[in-house]
Amino acid sequence: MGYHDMISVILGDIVEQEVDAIVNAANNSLLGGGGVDGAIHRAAGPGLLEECRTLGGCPTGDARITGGHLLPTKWVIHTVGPIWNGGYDQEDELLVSAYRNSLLLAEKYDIKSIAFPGISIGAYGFPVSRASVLAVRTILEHMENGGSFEDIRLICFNDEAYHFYSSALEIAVSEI
Ligand code: AR6
Repeated sequence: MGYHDMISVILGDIVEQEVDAIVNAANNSLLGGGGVDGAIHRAAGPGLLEECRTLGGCPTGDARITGGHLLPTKWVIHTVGPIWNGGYDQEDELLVSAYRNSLLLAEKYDIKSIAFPGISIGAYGFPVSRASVLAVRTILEHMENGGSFEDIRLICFNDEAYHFYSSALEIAVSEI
């Protein structure tokens, strides 16, 4: 038994996860959008957008926190992943920052269970195989460095994402 038993890959909808916090793959405005961002705002109700308006946006690779409003979660952590541009714009580093800053912010709020979507792999076009390895590696590193989460879920919305995130987790755990 190790901390990697706390990490799971799930095929499902992030808005249905009963965890302390869900992570939103937002954009710099934090004022809503399509994809998982749209789904979270729809499920949380208009109070979420109202709260987001007070935040003044978020730089790529950083994270902000709000309440969960009508969601079954207490918190929503809004992060902004990079737009894929062939790997020429520090996309790897920015994706790692998005995961790392989300985890660090969650620790500050004593969040023990958290669900992530596949940040940047939808509208932002980041290759899924590459994104999955970076996501899993960043989460495992955080736990190796003393992270105190009890339940970290990687929520995949389709079979392709599920395939990549679960093999990335299996490989990363076998290398520990
Ligand atoms: N639960 C879990 N995953 C979901 C859900 C859901 N309900 N809905 C979609 N996904 P994307 P990005 C998956 O495009 O690439 C928005 O407009 C989806 O299948 O949501 O970071 C923002 O406002 C994909 O695998 O996020 C930004 O403008 C993954 O979530 C932009 O899109 C991420 O896809 C951000 O793009």
